[in-house]
Amino acid sequence: MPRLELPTPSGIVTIHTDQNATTLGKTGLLVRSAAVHIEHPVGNAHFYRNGWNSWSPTGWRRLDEEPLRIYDNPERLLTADDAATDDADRHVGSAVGALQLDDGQILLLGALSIASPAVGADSRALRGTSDDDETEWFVGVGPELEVFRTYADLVADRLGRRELRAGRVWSSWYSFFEDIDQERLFSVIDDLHGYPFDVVQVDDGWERVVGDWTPHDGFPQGLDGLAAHIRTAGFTPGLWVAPLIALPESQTVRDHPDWLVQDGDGGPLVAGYNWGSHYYALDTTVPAVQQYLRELFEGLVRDGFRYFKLDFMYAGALPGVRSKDVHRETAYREAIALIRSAVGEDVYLLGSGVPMLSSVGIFDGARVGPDVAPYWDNTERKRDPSGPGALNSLANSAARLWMAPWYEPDPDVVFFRTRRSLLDERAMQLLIDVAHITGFKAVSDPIAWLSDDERVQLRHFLDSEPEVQQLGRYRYRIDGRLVDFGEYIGVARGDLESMLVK
Ligand code: 9PG
Repeated sequence: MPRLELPTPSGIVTIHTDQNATTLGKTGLLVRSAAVHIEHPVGNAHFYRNGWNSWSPTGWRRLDEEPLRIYDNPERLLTADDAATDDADRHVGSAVGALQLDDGQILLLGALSIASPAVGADSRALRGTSDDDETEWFVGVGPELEVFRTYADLVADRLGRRELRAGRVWSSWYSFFEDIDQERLFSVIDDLHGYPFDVVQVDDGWERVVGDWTPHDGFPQGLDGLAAHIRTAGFTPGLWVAPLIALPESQTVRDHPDWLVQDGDGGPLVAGYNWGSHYYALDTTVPAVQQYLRELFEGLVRDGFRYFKLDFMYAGALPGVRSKDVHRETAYREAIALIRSAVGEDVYLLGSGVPMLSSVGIFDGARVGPDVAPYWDNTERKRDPSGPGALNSLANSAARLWMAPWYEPDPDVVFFRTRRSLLDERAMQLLIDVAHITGFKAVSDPIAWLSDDERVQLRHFLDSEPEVQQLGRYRYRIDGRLVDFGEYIGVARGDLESMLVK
């Protein structure tokens, strides 16, 4: 096995691969190999773990701490991370991992191709594994932000970059959840008059059932009527769809059992859990499914939608039995490329629950963390960093800013309301600051829920474009103000007592 030595401020690292490495200037090495094994001298250093999909736990942990992952909840693990590469006893994540060295430098190992690369570490080695002998890896040593930047650019050079910007989004989810109909939405949209939003995105709750993408009876004017109302009010019509999954009770599942990814035991694969049920994944290698997806999105664009939040997309990239023998993430990438071609190049696609790496170059924006919630943390869900809440959401988002060359990082919505919220001012400000550093601004508060003062703050947020400068891993200067997200992230929950809502 070829060996290569690389000097670092903390000592020599030795890289073992199946094939020879090609050097890449002074920024690092490129190698083609199914696996890479790097001996390092830094013992139980801090390790950067990247979760597989939007909601998956991401951040830095010391190697002698408990691995950053979802514990004791297999249903959640299947939905909010990659159960296939998860390991209860090891620090391991998806696509990219890094170790902290001395002098603000890091050692980063990152994959440039999509065959489910995983990167893990222990006190002796950093290890990359993948499903493909031809996986291309980048090994970089240098200042943290620079090395992440080099990695992000190498990936974008291969998988593509997108130019569309979402603008300022109003979403129905974090105020009404599934409880939406035409009357309620029309009234909320009318109240947005004069507020500088660009997009009104209707979230989950408009459809008959997940898997059957026609509106329920609460939308007498149909989807075209809904889109027309949004457009007439001066906003871009946006819609939530989870096109790669279907609930067991959906017509799609009942009519087309042959459209589902199989589990190998003769039944459909369970792709995750939500809406009080398990759900299935569509086998996007089946020609009839491809035609269904194309017609679905051509129809929605005809109805007037120009922005889609595509959710639970990871289900299209799960291990399972498909009609065609392609790698799971290749099947996924072909499916999203098909959706892109159906909607056209100038329709905005926001990915949620997307595998981060295999979505690059096709989605314009991607959620980079778990759902926010109008509370700081849910203390009953201690060992699930993918659970909804302001802390989990901002911890992930602040650790994934380096993905900005891939797509607009969406940290989820900011709250201005104090009604129906347990967030204190400090937590609300942190969410606002995360929105500023990502540049993605989304809100879900209906104007009618806001006090006069809160309306002023909302307007100010939508209008402001502060100057943002990154000073360190979690440290920023935002219009001259120093903000350190690190004070809130990655510390033991017990130390955060002062942030918990009293
Ligand atoms: C609509 C919601 C909103 C929200 C999305 C997504 O891991 N999970 O089980 C899990 C369930 C739901 C979820 C995220 C993760 O929420 O992120 O913004 O659109 O769907 O149902």
